[in-house]
Amino acid sequence: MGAVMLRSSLTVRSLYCGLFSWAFGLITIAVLAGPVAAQPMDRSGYIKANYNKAEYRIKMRDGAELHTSVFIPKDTSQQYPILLNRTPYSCRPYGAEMHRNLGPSGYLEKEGYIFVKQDVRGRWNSSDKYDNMRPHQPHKDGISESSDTYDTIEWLLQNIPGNNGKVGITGISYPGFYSAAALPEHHPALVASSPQAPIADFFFDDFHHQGAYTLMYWTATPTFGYQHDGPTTNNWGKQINPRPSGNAYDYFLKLGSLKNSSKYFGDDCFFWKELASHPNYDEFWQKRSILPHLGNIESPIKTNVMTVGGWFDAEDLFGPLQIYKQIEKYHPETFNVLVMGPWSHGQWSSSANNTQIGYIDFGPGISDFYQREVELPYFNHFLKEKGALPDFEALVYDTGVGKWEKFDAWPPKSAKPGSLHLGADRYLGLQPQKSPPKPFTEFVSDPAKPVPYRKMEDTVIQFTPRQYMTDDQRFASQRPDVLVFESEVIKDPVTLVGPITAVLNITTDQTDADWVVKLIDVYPDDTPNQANTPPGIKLAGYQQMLRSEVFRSRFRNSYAKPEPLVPGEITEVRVPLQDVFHTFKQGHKIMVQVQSSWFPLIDRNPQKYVENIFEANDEDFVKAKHRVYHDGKNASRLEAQVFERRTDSN
Ligand code: PG9
Repeated sequence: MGAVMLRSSLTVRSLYCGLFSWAFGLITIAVLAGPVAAQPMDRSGYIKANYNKAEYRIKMRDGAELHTSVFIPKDTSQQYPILLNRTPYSCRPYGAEMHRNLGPSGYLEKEGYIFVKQDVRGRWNSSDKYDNMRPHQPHKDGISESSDTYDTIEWLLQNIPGNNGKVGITGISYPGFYSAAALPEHHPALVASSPQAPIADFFFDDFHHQGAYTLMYWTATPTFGYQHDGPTTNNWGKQINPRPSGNAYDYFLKLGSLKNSSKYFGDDCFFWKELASHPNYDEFWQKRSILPHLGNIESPIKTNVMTVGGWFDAEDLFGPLQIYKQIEKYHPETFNVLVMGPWSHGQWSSSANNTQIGYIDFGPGISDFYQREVELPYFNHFLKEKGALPDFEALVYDTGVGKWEKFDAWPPKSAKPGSLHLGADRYLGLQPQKSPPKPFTEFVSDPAKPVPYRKMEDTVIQFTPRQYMTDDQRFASQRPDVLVFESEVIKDPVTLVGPITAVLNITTDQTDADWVVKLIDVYPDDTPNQANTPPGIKLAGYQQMLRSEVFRSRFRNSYAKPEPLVPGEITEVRVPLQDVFHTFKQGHKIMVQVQSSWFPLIDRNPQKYVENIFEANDEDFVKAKHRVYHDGKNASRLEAQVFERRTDSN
């Protein structure tokens, strides 16, 4: 492929020697590095002293040009692998200004790689139009993120001096999707991919939770909602005007029906139109999922994959778990491993010493351990043939006892099916309630007073919700429209591993309902605060959310073909909750909360069935009387997998 080199940066403190880049006969100034400082430098200082920057426009097979920034070690005494990051978030700073970070960690920068950042097609300084989660298609049929990655790798290998012929790709979140989207028909030189918090499918990640619209992504919609007029280096694109601010609960309650959004987004917000006109899992969303293409045995994945995610990732938890499982199921030929730590979205790349999510601190050194002892060795092994092969199939962190464990499968083969049975009068137990005093628990769900997803003072407008996943749920426990089920104090630790499904037998007196299920670890009443517990927060009796999901009754038989509920008819609704690895320790209690709104994290269900909730009228939002049954054949429960832990840990 052709390319135009845009510029190279020079450092003033170095000797120069000319090195012709055959890209266009331009001179790339490779610089003989001065001695690297012995003591560890801060990343940007180290980068300035040890890397050169060059910018190119790489031409794809269909003629589109993708802006690509390349960072080459100044030490030319050895060859280096290429580590690629493809992003919709820009390669800023463009031009001669050097970046403060080049790769996933300072360890990789100090190890020495050729780092490459690229604006994906249609974004920022790259040409053509953008398409969210661009559908994959076989290379013979047309362009895709896979073909763009293939063409980019082909060009880099031929034109970037000093590369060792091996390429890795990695990125967090949307860049994580592009790291996974590179895998079908990947370039043979792509020997390591690490999709991190990757989006797998926008109907389940980010903008939706199992098809329910994530209203807290409303302000993120413009970021991916408008086409740029052409390659640009300084345009974040249009934003909502007036920009929303203040308390999200009040703002969105006042906004009312989602149909009122159009006046904010305008007619040129293509992504809002797509969201609002595809309320079901139709072909539009199905073809944007990467999962089917990672399950195509006709397209072997002859490379190595380490997928990374966070147990408390509020944006992309479905993605990493499903991408790992899909490759594991269909591609035995692939070295495919999973790392899941006690992190929020992308927190493993942080240089912060402690891992704090919301008000819960999992302690020091977790992200540094991962960067130094997991991520660096993974890339070094496959891209530099240096160091041992990672010795785990799944490296996962038990968020209850606070420690890493390695398994040869995920979930662990030794896990056994178990259930958390729900019963009358707040009953929750590993066994069904003996002779429940009443067959169901009833509550009124009022869309005019939806259950907040956080304490009111924490429901602030933001780009995306990030910190709620470990919140104390005592603010919700008190509400009459939140059903609470709680175990006895635990005597013998209970460890849950893998996916959980809440099986609810329900009725409503209306024709639609949402079901929000929250799995909670209740701390003992004498739990002391941590050193950095914020003022006003009490860990004594803290009801820490572990896992939570929402499910729209309309999708109970099919995400593609929704159906109303029949008033008064007992109906089974299965609510998938993403995987966990958590030990409920002695002295703790297991709690489950069930509610029918989660606002404004998720848009409100009118509870009167309408074909498209994005077009509901304000008068469609009606109060409903819901029941959760918990007796005999209508028992409600959480189906989980119990892991028998060694007796040496509580
Ligand atoms: N998955 C994240 C996101 C995608 C789209 C909109 C807003 C956030 C991310 O890429 O960070």
